[in-house]
Amino acid sequence: MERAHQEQDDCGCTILHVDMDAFFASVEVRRRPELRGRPVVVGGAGPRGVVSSASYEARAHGVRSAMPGAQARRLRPQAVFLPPDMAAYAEASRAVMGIFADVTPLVEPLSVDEAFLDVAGALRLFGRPTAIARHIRARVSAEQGLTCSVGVAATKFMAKLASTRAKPDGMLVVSAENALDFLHPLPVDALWGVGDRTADVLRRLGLRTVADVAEAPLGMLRQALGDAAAAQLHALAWARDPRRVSTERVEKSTGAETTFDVDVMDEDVIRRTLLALATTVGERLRKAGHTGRTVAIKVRLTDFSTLSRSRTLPTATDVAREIFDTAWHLYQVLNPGERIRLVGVRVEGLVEGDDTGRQLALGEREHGWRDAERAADAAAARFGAVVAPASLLRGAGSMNHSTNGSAADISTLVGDSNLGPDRVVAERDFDPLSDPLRPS
Ligand code: TTP
Ligand code: MG
Ligand code: MG
Repeated sequence: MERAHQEQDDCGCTILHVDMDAFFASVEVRRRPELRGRPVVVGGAGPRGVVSSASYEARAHGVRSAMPGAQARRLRPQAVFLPPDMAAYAEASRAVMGIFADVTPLVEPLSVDEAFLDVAGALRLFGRPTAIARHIRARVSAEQGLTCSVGVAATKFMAKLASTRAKPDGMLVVSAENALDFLHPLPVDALWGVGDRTADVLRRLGLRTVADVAEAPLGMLRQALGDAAAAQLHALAWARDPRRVSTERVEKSTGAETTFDVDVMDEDVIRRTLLALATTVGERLRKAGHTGRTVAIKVRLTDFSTLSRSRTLPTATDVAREIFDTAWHLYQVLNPGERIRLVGVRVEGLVEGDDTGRQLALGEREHGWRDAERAADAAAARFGAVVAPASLLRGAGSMNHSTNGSAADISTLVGDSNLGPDRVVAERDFDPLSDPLRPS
């Protein structure tokens, strides 16, 4: 792969996208060399577990991330199924991000296993962009015993597409001159922000490839998608992507979600679950000293379709009661009317510490909640007890409010946006049409 593209013109291609190959699975294989060359699947245990990562040997048989474990077992019963070890992946992630940082200070991590690098300022020291990509791949391999793939291009969007095409263990340069030849034959969902629903809308308009979107009248896209999404898709379809590599903390969020072992219809169970999740998220925010302004919910239905809604509050909060009130309101407006498989609550747009506008902006009641929750935090720290809201304890026998997901009938996943599978799933789910309440 690498040799074939070595001669390509990399002038002006100063954006690199680096993504680890089959990351979780590769970390497992690294410490169990006897698994090399075998189909390895991380995750997917339990009646409801989904695959986190599959080695390329498992993928040859159709096993994919986010696939139910049972389906993966049917496709490849011989595969080695392993439970995730997030600490090991976080450690490997830190190490490879450190290698990137040695090349340029302009590193923007996107998830646990990938980052954009702006190498314009590193050319003098390290040589051409392709030489830098080779240097990074060699260091990751030599020091971490892991492989990664690198896309080299003039924009973030093209670099990310290029790294995906280069997988596994490859490098691909897409120069500005070749960008449209590379981009236009791809299906519409190659465009950043196009999820299932937007792809459906585009298909109904007869737009199947990126070229179709590029040639479509902007007015038609606007009518179908709204002004902002139409403008973004049209620009991306012409390989125009002004986003710069940003080292400011990528918008951080904290969330928790619960997968029910049996799909739930009962609104009261959903309400209590949202309250428990909001309580967990509030505790985590206060512990980290963060507040956030945007509350988001995620709802997965029996058929696996995922809906999300969010609302931005006037002031940042770390108060579970406010998070819950917003989450419950969002849920009622969403009104899925179907059996629910999973619900999640997330607070986004986190900032350090307290929001200074809070005292003026909020009345007595909210302060009461805040003080009560802080008192509960203090009691929990002192006595090691979980102090749950009374309405949680009432009739909530089936629900273990635990961040370890040890309850018999539910599993709870808690995570920060910068690390862990939570965020990856959220990225994949992002779809402008699924989320009309999201502020642009
Ligand atoms: P990815 O980079 O999307 O996948 P990958 O590294 O396993 O494979 P690829 O070679 O195609 O890049 O995600 C990085 C890790 O994030 C992945 O190893 C496990 C985790 N993850 C999940 O837990 N759930 C998911 O649905 C996805 C897509 C990833
Ligand atoms: Mg990867
Ligand atoms: Mg990745």
